[in-house]
Amino acid sequence: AAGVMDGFTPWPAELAERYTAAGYWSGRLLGGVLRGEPGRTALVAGGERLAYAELDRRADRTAAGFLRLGIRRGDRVVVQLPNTASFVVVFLALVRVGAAPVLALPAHRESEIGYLCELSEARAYVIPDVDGGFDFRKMARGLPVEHVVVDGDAQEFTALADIDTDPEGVPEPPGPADVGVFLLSGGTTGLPKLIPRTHRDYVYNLEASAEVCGFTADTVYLVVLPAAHNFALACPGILGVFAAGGTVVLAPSGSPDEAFPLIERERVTVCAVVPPIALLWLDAVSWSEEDLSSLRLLQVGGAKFAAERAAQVPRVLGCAVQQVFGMAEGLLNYTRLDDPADLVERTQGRPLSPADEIRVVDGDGNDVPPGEVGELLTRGPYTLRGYYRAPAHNARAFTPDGFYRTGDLVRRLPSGHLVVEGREKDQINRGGDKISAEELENHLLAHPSVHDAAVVGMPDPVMGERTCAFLVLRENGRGRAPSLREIKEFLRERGVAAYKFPDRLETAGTFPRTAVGKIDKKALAARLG
Ligand code: J2J
Repeated sequence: AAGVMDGFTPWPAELAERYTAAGYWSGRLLGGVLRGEPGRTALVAGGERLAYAELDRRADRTAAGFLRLGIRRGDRVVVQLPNTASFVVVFLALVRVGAAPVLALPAHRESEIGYLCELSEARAYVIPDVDGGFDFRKMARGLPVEHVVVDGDAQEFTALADIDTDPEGVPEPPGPADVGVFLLSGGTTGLPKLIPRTHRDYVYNLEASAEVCGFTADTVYLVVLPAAHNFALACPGILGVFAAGGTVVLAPSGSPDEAFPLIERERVTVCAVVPPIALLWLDAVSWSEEDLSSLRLLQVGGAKFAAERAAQVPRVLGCAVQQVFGMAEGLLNYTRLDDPADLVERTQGRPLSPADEIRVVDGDGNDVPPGEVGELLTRGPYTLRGYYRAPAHNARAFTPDGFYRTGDLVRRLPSGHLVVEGREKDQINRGGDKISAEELENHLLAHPSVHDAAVVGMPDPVMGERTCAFLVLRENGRGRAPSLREIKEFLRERGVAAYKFPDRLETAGTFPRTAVGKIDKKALAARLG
């Protein structure tokens, strides 16, 4: 499987042996996660209700379809589907073939998708026809891929329903050390990065998570975040539910109008949300009429969840809360179901695996004294050793001995629990959506009125942060200032995902600089009263 593995940084052989010997890495494959009773409901989506046997059969038929298209083990396929049964079927089909899905978010547009197709040299691109009022076929027309597969009205492309075919024999399965799936990094650089996850590390990720979170065949898990996001997919997520034999219910969004009726109707027991959704739900129970009494656990992660809000969850929603501090790069921290309330409310959890190695370091890379704030470095059996095809970036993002520099500032308690205290990376965390400042700045610099641009986060009571773009205008700062609306329209035309659009625009005569001449973003942020 040359294509999928070149540009992939493996674990050193002695560590791989240790992870295997200790049982963290099994030989199990992502395509084999459907472990529920054949007649039990695996998936509820829209009007559809699929038993395990039926989902298994559909995944095999779609896998046969991809094989007939010429998609092979080692190929990459960009998948951009909303929360529908097709997402699950296509994901399972591709990992069974051994072609790695590159999981794009539904919000991504030409700018992101074009780059992902190029970087991964994708053979195919899988989309809905229209979703959220956006015609994905239009976007697909300009892209450098051989096959576009459309869920719905395919027009000149290939319909997903048409590739469905009787399996002919059993395809050669991928190996557990193969890259099984590519996740998108939140990003801190000008261009998005891809995170290769092998079958064995991702299977461990989802199985160990399912165990820590107490998932069983009785689990009914509601998906409200994009299914393509690591949290909803495998922490324990959709795949963790399947491994435990439970039921996955897909919702189009976290809006109480859509989620609450599903919780009542399907007797949902657990759901994973980002803080803004948790806040919305805490508020909405007072006026909603649905019965949410089946809920046992609300997982909250992706951005910091305030202790006071976490404390409200059991009182207001009648279920336990679990804080999750995770990253698509690997390391997952969970508060445990039997942790005392104080730790559940005030920390972002402790590492999932006994084999997760944690360091908290100062600016010189030395360990800080216990309990003090520093940058979190990590290495372990499900944390990447390098981004895909990104050697220059990898030299900075990893220590020479293979620790991933998370860019997160944390404090470690004697119990091992971590408290997230801030961030060192140049990224905005907008309610769990990650925006690379440099990527957005590069787009803004392309605007004819803009001489220089700097993007900073501004505190927001609901989103945690929102995005402010500072602009220095051309003509020595005297040029005409574009309005926020014009800038958004400009970014839309460039094909940038809407969640990256700035919420506020400020102009500056010049930018304050640090001693080494970099833009002083702290000083800029301080200007925002
Ligand atoms: C503060 N910051 C957090 C938290 C993530 C589960 C949950 C989340 C993600 C995720 C994920 C945070 N408090 N509780 O993949 O499986 C910030 C950190 C981190 C970055 C990773 C999962 N939980 N963060 O959010 O790849 O800055 O993954 O490094 O999108 O989100 O972002 P992402």
